[in-house]
Amino acid sequence: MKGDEANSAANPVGAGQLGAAAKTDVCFVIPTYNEADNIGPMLRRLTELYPSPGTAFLVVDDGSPDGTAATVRAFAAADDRVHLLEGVRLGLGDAYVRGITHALAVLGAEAVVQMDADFSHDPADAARLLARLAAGADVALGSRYVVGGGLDRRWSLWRRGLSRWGNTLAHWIAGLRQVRDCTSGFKAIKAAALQAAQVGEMQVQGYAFQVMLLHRLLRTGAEVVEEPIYFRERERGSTKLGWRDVLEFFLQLWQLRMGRHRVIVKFGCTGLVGAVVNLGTFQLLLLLGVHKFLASPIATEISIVCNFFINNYWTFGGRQMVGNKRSRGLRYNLVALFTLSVSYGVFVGLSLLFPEVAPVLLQACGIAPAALLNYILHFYWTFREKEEEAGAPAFSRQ
Ligand SMILES: Nc1nc2c(ncn2[C@@H]2O[C@H](COP(=O)(O)OP(=O)(O)OP(=O)(O)O)[C@@H](O)[C@H]2O)c(=O)[nH]1
Ligand SMILES: [Mg+2]
Repeated sequence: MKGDEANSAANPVGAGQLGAAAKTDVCFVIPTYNEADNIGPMLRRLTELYPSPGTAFLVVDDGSPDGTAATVRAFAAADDRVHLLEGVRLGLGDAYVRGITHALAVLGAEAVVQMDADFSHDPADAARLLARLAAGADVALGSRYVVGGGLDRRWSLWRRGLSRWGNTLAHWIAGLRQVRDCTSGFKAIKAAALQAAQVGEMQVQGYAFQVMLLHRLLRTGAEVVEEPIYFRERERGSTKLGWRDVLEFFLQLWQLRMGRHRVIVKFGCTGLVGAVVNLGTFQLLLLLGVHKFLASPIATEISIVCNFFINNYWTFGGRQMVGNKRSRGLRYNLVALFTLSVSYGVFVGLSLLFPEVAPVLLQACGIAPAALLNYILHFYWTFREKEEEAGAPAFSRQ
């Protein structure tokens, strides 16, 4: 590809669109550990392909003993678009979190390209990824598993299996079914999407970063597109993928899975608190001499108000929810009115049918169906997540 073509693609959001203070249109973030044989040719190729002064190249090196950093320093001395960020080696994910944070906060990047230093990702392909951002996507992912994409035959059976299984598990355990190549480490991402996904907060050390980042981007509503790429086996240097990374990958997937169930557990706890408040208030009102047919709705209403605050700030507190607190309060009360009439109807019906049974037991019978209705309506309507509002997932495939 000619430098000019790549150069025009390297301005995906248009100059100044995200504010005049931004200094960099695109920042390539390249983590390295012992890539002395690759980083020189890689920086040479990248700087030739993308000559725009608005393009930066940030190498994140974690004290490579083979002298990778010295090569980068030599390039940085000759070209002020080349930057080196050094740190302590904690893993690929940690290096990316630091690198992307630096690209956004210090270099003012409007878009980031993340890629390996070992030529497995063809530097020329970044132009196609950036062109997809320019066309409107928030994330353009270099994909080996869409039509037109591919994988070097020299990649070992073990690595192929790991990649395939990693993707299958990411689809089924973490629920990332919309994306074919969830473990890809070649992506162009708009700064706004990275900021919304709060990449700086990520707690991930190794290769699990790729799936975790994708999960965050999708969750925060980013439009993700897959662009076919051919993934080459590295010619020089050796892999840094270790057993620790594989283990962390599986643990993180399960954590994502549990995260989806955590809301249900929290909602159950809130329901339990609500039931205690409801029955306690009901019993208290009876002791104060209030008639049971009046005590029942009062107790239910008090528990509904109490549960609203717990649900809003705790159970669904981590969600990016539809509407503001006032509209949520309105939806909550409509659901509450409906479930209140269900529980009250059950209570009155049972009281008339079984007048000899202790009222507090009948009140408890009314709570059960109301709790189930409550959960379904609040989960899918009152505290609905923003991305669900948009209908189909924000995603398209080449
Ligand atoms: N800064 C930093 N870079 C890392 C670390 N681990 C891996 N890298 C870099 O991340 C990129 C991807 O690592 P690779 O070892 O190539 O992983 P891979 O592509 O899955 O494995 P290969 O089959 O060897 O290509 C390379 O540029 C590595 O040098 C790390 O702990 N810190
Ligand atoms: Mg590699």
